[in-house]
Amino acid sequence: MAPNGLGWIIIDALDTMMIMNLTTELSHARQWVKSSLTWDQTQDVNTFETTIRMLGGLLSAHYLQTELKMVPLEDKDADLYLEKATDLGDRLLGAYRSPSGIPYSSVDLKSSKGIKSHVDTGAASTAEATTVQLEMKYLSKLVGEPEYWKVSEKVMQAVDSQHAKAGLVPIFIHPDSGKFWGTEIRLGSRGDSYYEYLLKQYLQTNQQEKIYEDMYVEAMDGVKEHLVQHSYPSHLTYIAELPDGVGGRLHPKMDHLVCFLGGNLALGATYGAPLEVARRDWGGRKWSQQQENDIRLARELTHTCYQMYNVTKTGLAPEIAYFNTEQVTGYTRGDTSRDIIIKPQDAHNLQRPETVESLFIMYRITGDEIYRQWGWEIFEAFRKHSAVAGGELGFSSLHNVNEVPAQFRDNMESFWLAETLKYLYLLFSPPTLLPLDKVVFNTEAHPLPRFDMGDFKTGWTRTKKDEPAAAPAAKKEEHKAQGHQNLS
Ligand code: DMJ
Repeated sequence: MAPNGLGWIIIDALDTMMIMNLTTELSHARQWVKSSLTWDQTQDVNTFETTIRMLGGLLSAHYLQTELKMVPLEDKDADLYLEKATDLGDRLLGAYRSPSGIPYSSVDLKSSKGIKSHVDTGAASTAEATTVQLEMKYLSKLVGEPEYWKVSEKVMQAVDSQHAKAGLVPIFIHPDSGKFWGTEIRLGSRGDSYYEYLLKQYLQTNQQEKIYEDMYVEAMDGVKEHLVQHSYPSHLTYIAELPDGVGGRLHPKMDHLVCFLGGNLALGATYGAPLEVARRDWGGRKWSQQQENDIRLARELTHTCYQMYNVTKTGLAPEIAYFNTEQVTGYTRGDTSRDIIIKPQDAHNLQRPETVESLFIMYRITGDEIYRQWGWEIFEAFRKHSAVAGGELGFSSLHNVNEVPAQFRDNMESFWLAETLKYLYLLFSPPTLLPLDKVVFNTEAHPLPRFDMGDFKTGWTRTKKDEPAAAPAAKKEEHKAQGHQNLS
């Protein structure tokens, strides 16, 4: 990538090192950020990945260091991470200068120029466009500059104004027209974190932005009505895909990425409080049958995701699983190896975090020891099959989860350190470490604070289908002056 490197692994892992008290490694990393990291490089980067991993990583490191005082300051440079984050945030702003406000898929760091995707007719992934808000809003809150907040929030308005049926969004959207492209709906790749950030935006601003709760509830109702399915013979609950949109045929395929949903549903039910507390109408949260149902669905999905590990020879999950939709005879419920079908092209393991993320959230919320037990099994499977030279040389993605000994892919994603290991560590930590009702984890597992909105406002309201979006005239002039088009 960039000639001077961008430190993906280093920055993505900063807060993990802080949480695990790895002081020597952290001190090396901080030194690198201080003396070698520069964003001033001619390099196109993915807008979403850079936001969630780099901006999120720096902001979280700043939060843990300065607000939570998790690490003593080594030098007087208290704002090092924030300064680097602000510089990066400024450069990312260029991605949002599209006619619709939907960010372009990439951005050149030096010129801050947005770059349209070279494939998919130039469309951006819906999840990518809608998974930048927590980071941009927190940056605005920290530096008191509303621009990051405004541009990222504008994306939500643009997406919502498309009035997706049942709150289920197609997985592509065009930055030029602001229109969805194609009919495919899924909670896996390109769809997943749209749903995650609906809830988390609501939590981030201390439940002050009702609009995101509305959108989240509508989407989850859509998921329950159109996507929740059960397999044979064990009745595993899974989330199917809709290649032709709502009302079309169901495809019994589930990416490992979908496994974030169990934890997310539980978080949406209790807002992060333990179940027993939430059931007593905690903190203004009204408890009803809907929350009870969400917890049940969360448990079922998390169980299915665990089974995606449990049925393979390595004990590690494939990237994608298919589910058996036909009745089978001679097999008893519980023999999940008949329910889950793994195709050779989907049998790799990328050390993804979503299942252990859900295990962590489910454990914190329900207190059920089964989630620790499953987490430990998964941790041991990673140690057994993914460790290179016993872990001395890192941990590797695998070619095939049903092959023992497993073949390494010679690749370690930064989310292995940022997310998978962090969530496993937190699963076995006391609940006072990053309490789930006080922080909100971005989609790359970077903890950020919840805060009151103060002077910041939700700059839009939802419209009914065919009703034009209302924008005050003064706002239109302001946008024109900034060189944006069509932003109303
Ligand atoms: C991470 O970058 C994030 O969790 C993202 O939301 C999905 N993909 C990877 C992990 O699987």
